[in-house]
This record gives sequence, structure tokens and C-alpha cells, in this order.
Amino acid sequence: MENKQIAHLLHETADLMEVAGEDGFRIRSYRNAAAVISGYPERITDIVCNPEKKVTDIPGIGKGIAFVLAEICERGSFERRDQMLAKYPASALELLKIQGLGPKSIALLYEHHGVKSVDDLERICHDHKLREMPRMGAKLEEKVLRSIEAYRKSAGRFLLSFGRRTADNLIEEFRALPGIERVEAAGSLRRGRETIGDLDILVTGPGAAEALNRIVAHPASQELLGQGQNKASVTFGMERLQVDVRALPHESFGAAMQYFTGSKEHNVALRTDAIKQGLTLNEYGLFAVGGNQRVAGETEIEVYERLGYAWIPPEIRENCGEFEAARNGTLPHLIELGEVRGDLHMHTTATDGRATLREMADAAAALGYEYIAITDHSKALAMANGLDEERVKSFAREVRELNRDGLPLRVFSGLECDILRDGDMDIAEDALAELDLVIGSVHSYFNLESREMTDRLMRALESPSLRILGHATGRILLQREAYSFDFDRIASKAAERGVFLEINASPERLDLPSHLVRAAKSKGCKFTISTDAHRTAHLHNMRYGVITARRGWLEASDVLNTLPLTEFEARLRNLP
Ligand code: DGT
Ligand code: CA
Ligand code: CA
Ligand code: ZN
Repeated sequence: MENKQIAHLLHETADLMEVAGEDGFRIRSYRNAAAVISGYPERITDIVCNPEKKVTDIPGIGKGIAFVLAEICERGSFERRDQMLAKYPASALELLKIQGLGPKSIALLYEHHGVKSVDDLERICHDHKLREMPRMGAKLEEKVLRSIEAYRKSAGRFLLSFGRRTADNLIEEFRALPGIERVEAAGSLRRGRETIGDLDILVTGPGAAEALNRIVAHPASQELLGQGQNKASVTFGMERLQVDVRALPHESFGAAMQYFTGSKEHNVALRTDAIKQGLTLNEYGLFAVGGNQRVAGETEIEVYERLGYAWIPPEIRENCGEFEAARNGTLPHLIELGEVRGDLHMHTTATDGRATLREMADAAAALGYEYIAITDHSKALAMANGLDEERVKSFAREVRELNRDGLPLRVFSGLECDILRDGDMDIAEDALAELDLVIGSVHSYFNLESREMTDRLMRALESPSLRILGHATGRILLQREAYSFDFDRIASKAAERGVFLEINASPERLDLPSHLVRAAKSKGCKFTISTDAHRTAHLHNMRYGVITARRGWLEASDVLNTLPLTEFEARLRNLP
């Protein structure tokens, strides 16, 4: 089990204990342990299983938690959690995912109205009973209804990064089987959607049927959903992600990749066009109508070309203008990971990161970057030990010196400066001016009215030192909706002021969302793509930022951190 999953079990149990109104000490100890574990560099299960090591050597892990961890590693749950789940139905855990309601409110609603599930909650909101509860009110009732809707939309979906890791492991296993020609992931994963519903894996070669057997017999497979000659479906892993594996004849592989990559809207449009041209398109190939004569199918390119289109990159197959561009030869040359020359948003041990500046620099240099910016938090994030003016200034000095005595790549001094409630920067202008690059981000007061939030961001965009607007919508995928504001006004203002919009590559954010990337580009905005790394491993998340940029139709020339060092630096200094 991964550390994140262990932390999740502890949090969940703590939440349920809070709903039950239990003693705060135990609850806090579970939460503290969860925080330690989710940030711990080694796998906790490896430590628990290793007789030479002791989990209690980890700061923050006491004897009580050590017992819990041993139990989790042995059987995937622990006594306290089982007790809580016996007391409250599993559906109560769902309630905790509804934004706006904490465990205390849920406990109240349970007590007074017997609310045990999301459906119950929805009902009492519709009956206007929630607004009558102490300290809840009509506004919260509306918010809860909106949260329920968002929750239902995201239920059963998974982060792109999780899908990618699971798919990569399976693909590697399948490729090692005898008689396999090709194994590829299709579906929303290949299109790079921010969340995926299931995995679609395609296999060809004489051994393809073995891949079907392999997934069915896989130790991590939970439930067999179906197995036929050409297809097997299972739920996979603890998370029960659905995996569909399809075996295909060699000559159909391209047509199948096209079909199963989707999107559905893209496919419907392409098939309709084929029919107009007197052809039939399906997952086995492109056929002349009437006959069984296959005119294309072995590769995707020949399918598109035979229909009069250039090959369309999967990320933009959403029936949003790609066909026109592919017919007219005006498809964008989408940005590629290899074109990114630096990472402009990361944290270090100076605030809430886990690696030092030098460790981050070494790791970034190993990725082949020419430069990075270190952008720790500002003082409003007191919990993260954010920098005040004095520390900002001495940090800028320190970076100037470090660059002189030989870092493995060029480091720019930056800051992820909080945008305060009224749109002011958290750090005084004279201190900001010492830095090479300032990102402005919202980390508080997410619930402002749209007007107020828009004004706040408009005001921040006036700040003389601001270069980049960080994770502009504030969404956390599958957890927190974007806050409401007038994106068009913000994008126009950013374009006018020459402020770059960040595409935050952290898999939980992918913020800006790709449709807003495209909208902002049409307003003349330029972008940065950065990982917001809090440890060296996070630097690898750049790929998810790039895929989001591609879904937003960006080319390298739209993205600041594709510039070579000297041009990049000139661009930083000469901004309006
Ligand atoms: P997901 O799994 O919800 O993240 O999204 P997709 O796009 O991976 O959807 P999925 O797994 O249901 O199907 C994979 C692809 O197969 C989909 O993108 C397009 C194709 N497909 C599925 N059902 C249909 C259909 O009814 N008509 C057409 N034309 N294509 C379909
Ligand atoms: Ca899928
Ligand atoms: Ca599927
Ligand atoms: Zn941030």
C-alpha cells in the first residue's frame, strides 16, 4: 500500500470519529500521523515489514500509531476504522466529500434529520431544512446543493497521473508476454483529460489473447466484469479502477486506436464525414461501402489521410475545430515536453517543501533544464512558514551569491506571493522588486462573490512586480471546484499587463484547465508551465502540464519557459 493510501485511511477514520463527537486527542494523533506519512520519502509498508527498522523512529509516529500501521499493512484496515464503519454506514464517508460541510455539521444533520447519505442531504436541502440549522443558513444550503452536483460529476473518476501510472505498469507487463506486437493506452488517458473514468488498453500480436488472460488472473484485479474473445474488463487495485483490455488483429490496430481514443464527439463527426464520402469507419478499419474492402486501418495516420485530414494529435480530438484545421493544414504545432527548458514554480525546506534549494537545483539539472525559479510561500501562509520582507530580501541576495559560486544550472529568485483578500500583495513592493520573478496566488477566502473575487484578481494584476498569475482558478481536482470569478476579464487584463498565466502541472490541480488555456490564448495571453514541486520527484509532473497546454492548443512560442536562458532572462527584465 502506498503512503498516500495509508494517510487516507487515517484521515477517513479521524473524520468519522469527529462526526461521532469523539475525544479530540486521538483524532489529532491520527491526522498528524497522516500528514507525516503522506510526506514521508520511504514507503511505510517497507519499514513496517522490515524487522531491522522501526516505524517509531520516524518523528511523529508513536507506539499507538505503530500498532495501527502494522494492522493496516497486514490487512488493509484497522480496528478503529472498522468500528467507525460499523457505526456509520459507508455512505456517511461520502458526506465528508461534500464541500462546505465539516464533520461537526454532518454530526448535527445526522442527529436532527437522520442524514446518512448524499441523497438524504440533498433531500433536506430541497426541503429547506438545512438553512434552519444553527449557523448554517440559506447560502450554505445553496452551496451544498452545488457541491452535491459537483460531487456526482466527479464520482468514479480518477486523476490522470494515477491512470498513467497504472497504465504504464500494465503496459510493461503485457509487453513482456510472448507474441505481443503492440500495447497502447487509448481513451481519455491518451487524450490527456485531467481525470479518467477507466483505462482502455489495446493489444495486437499472436499473443494478444494471453494479455486478456493476464489481466483476468492479475493479482491486483478485484472483480471480473466480463471476458470474451477480444475483450476483458476488470476492476483493478484498491481503487477499483476499471480496466478494459482489447485484443485486435494487426491490420485493425490503427482504426482501433482511432476509435477507442475518442472522444466520442470527435468520432461521431469523423464517422459522419466518412459516410458522406461513401465510406464506413469502425474499430476494424475504413471500408468502402457495400463491400468488405478495407481501404485503411493498420495505422491511424492512414485513416485520417484517406479521409482528407492530417493526423490529429489525441489531445485536441474534442470536435472543437480540429477537423477544419486538419483539412486546411493549419493544425498547431503543439508544444512538446522536450521544448520546456526550465521550471518556474517550486518550494524548498525554507517553507513547506521537502528538499533544499541545492537538491532541487541538482534534480532539475538532471532533467536537462537550463534554469529554475525557486518560489517559496509568503508570510500569509504562516502554517507553511512563509517568508516575510526580511527573508525575501536576504533570499534574493543568497541566490545572487549562489549563482556565482557554481550551481548546476541558473537559479532565479522568486516568490509565490499570496494575493490577500483585497487584492493586495502579501509582501511590500520594495521587497518584491529584489526578486527575479514573482508569482501571485490565491490561497485564502475562496468563497467570495464572483464580483469581489474578480476585483481582487484585477487589483493583484496591477501589482508592478507581478509576473505570473499562479493556479488561477484554485480548483483541486475531484475535491474543490474553481472559485467563481470573471475569467475573461482577468485574461484580458493579464494580456494587457503582460502577466503570464501559469499552467500548474501538479496532477491535483492542472490549473488553468485546458479550455481556459485556449480561451486565454485567444485573448492574447502568454503562459508558463510549472510543477509547483514540493519535493524533487514532483519535478517529473511537468508532462501533465504540457499535456494540459496541448489540450489548450498551445505551441512552444506561447510558453515563456521554452525560451533559452538568455532570451528568457531578457524577457523577464524587459516586461512593461
Ligand atoms: P472516460 O473513460 O470516461 O474518461 O472517457 P473515454 O473517452 O475514455 O470513454 P470510454 O472509455 O467510454 O470509451 C473510450 C472511447 O471509445 C471513447 O472516447 C470513444 C469510443 N466510444 C465509446 N463509446 C462510443 C460510442 O458509443 N460511439 C462512438 N463513436 N465512440 C465510442
Ligand atoms: Ca476510458
Ligand atoms: Ca472504456
Ligand atoms: Zn500555490
